[in-house]
Amino acid sequence: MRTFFSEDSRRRQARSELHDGALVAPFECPERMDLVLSALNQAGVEVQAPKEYGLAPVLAVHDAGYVAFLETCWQAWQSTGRQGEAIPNIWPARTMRGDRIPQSVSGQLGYYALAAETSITEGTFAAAMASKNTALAAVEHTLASGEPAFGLCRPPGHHAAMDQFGGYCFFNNAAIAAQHALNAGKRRVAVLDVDFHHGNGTQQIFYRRADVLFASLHGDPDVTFPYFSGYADETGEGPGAGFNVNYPLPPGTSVATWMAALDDALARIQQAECDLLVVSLGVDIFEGDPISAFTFQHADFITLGKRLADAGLPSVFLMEGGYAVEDIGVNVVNVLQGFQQARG
Ligand code: SP5
Ligand code: ZN
Repeated sequence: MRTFFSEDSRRRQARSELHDGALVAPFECPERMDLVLSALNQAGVEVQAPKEYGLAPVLAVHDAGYVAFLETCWQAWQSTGRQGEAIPNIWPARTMRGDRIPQSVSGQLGYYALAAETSITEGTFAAAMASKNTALAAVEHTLASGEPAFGLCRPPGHHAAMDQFGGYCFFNNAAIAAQHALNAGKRRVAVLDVDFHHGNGTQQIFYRRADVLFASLHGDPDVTFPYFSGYADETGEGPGAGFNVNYPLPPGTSVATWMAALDDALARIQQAECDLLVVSLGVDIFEGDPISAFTFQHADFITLGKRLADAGLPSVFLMEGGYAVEDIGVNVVNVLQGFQQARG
């Protein structure tokens, strides 16, 4: 399958993630890419670098003030002599004002962050730019050829909302790709999110729109990150009513139950007459994932790829999560190979 990756994705080299009350080495690390690249290489897949698409496709789904904040945050943060990485520690919480963007980078971090595990570092903006370039190159390949494509995006994107970062995500690659496809003439795009965590950012960006159907299978937010989004009663608003579908599933959910939810999601995608499928491909549904709680084995990822192929749509795969580093390569390749086998 045509595959894209940008070496600039490695420019985010964060030292800290706030995890279980301690600053630890981030789960979302550049080494993840080496494992996927090595598995792709073993499978004989050639990898191409994307071109630079600039900021216009980003600003089509993200707020300009937010994008400017991401671009300047590190400089503003470290110019005051701080030693650590940029991490928010105050928010416009429910009892305070949400209508002001403070001047200070400390206040802006809280305004533009939705979670504290994700630091901003020197190369974060450059890596986010590389990641969306990868997504755009993949979707452009599919738009031009009808053939499937894989964007090995890093950092991931599905937690990034119109004007908020978090959950290791800065630019919402799937939303940027979906919007790009609509601008190129697609009528309705399905974004199917199979990452263990709810794709709250993608949901928020398209919540009031009917031209993108967002469907997500994920750990029940009642007990799982991101906790405040991903419930079954979130079905879209206004013109988007009925175009948002969540499948919250309890920790430990069997693959059979997960696949039944997938079949339901694919039926919804068929009913909505979508003409492109963007898959937010998180492989943190693997049983061995260190921060997740689903039960996929290696072979189940082949089944997943086959079922996605059976949907019969032009398809773009974009990398999201997946942290059991030694296994993410084979799991990603299994999805892509299962898809290819079913398509013949
Ligand atoms: C793209 C993506 O997969 N982002 C995930 C972000 C999750 N961040 C918070 C993780 C908290 C995990 N706590 C689990 C404890 C397990 N012992
Ligand atoms: Zn995830």
